[in-house]
Amino acid sequence: MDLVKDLKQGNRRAIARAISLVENDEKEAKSLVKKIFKSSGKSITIGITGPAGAGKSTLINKTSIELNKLGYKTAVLAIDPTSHITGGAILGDRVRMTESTDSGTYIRSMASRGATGAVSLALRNSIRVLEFSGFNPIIIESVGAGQTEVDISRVVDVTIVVFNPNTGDNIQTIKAGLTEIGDIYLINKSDLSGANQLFDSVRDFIGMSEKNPTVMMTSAKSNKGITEFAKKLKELMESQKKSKKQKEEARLDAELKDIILNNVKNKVSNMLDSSSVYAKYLKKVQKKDMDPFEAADKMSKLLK
Ligand SMILES: Nc1nc2c(ncn2[C@@H]2O[C@H](COP(=O)(O)OP(=O)(O)O)[C@@H](O)[C@H]2O)c(=O)[nH]1
Ligand SMILES: [Mg+2]
Repeated sequence: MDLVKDLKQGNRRAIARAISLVENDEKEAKSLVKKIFKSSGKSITIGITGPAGAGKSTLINKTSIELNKLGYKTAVLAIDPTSHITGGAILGDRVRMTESTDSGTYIRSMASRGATGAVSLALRNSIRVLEFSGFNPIIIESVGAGQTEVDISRVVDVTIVVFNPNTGDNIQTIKAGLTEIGDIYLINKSDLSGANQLFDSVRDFIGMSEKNPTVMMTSAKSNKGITEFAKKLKELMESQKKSKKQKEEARLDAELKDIILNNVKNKVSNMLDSSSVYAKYLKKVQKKDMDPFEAADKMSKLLK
């Protein structure tokens, strides 16, 4: 079986296999990326972030149907921190998302296990696989209650922040960093009480941002505001075309540094393990004859 050829044809089993490879098998991942890298970096990536239960998956399900009607071929990567514990979230998403799958959307859950670096590595290469298979846009669902939200906005072209009146979101709990990352702020679950109030306060709060983002209301459950949201996304995707190349270049800069730093870290770690000088300092620290800062400073000076 020729994986690359099957990917090019958008074969779903090949896509699933390729994403598993980039998630789990470093050697295979490298050889695959070598084959698909050249044409990568053109599909628009949309990050949808917000607290668990905000309705992100439901929203993405409905929105991707609208996007596909507008001529797009949407793929979804859901990064799910709970999936490795219960598996329940994945199943729930799969069930909810079958509708959009029928409309041509490809959906895949990724566990956010392992080091942060490993997750972003798998994510970047999964995006490449989906892009190679003809998908545009690629939507990334991520739960975030702080730092993670900021991280996802670095990986994607367009960031959507989802709030809802259900989880007790209010202005006090909305982190300051959030005002900078969103291109659209969505108040989902507009069918619930408190939605209007939240909309007003988010708009006031977001008004301080330089980006001048849009604030919208949706009800994913009763399909309200979804067409408008999809249209707005289309607009944003069109306007991204100009800045896409620059963003891709900045991301490649970060990625290359990431990989190099990681390689260097592993190399140095191996060196230390077999170094008699390190063993000597370690003994001193273990005997409490020297503190770890001093030992590390002395050793770092030896590395040139
Ligand atoms: N009332 C209401 N419930 C919603 C809406 N959107 C999603 N939900 C429900 O909220 C729960 C969490 O939805 P889900 O999409 O899994 O949220 P996620 O964790 O952000 O992906 C589910 O029970 C959904 O049916 C909405 O617009 N209104
Ligand atoms: Mg979800």
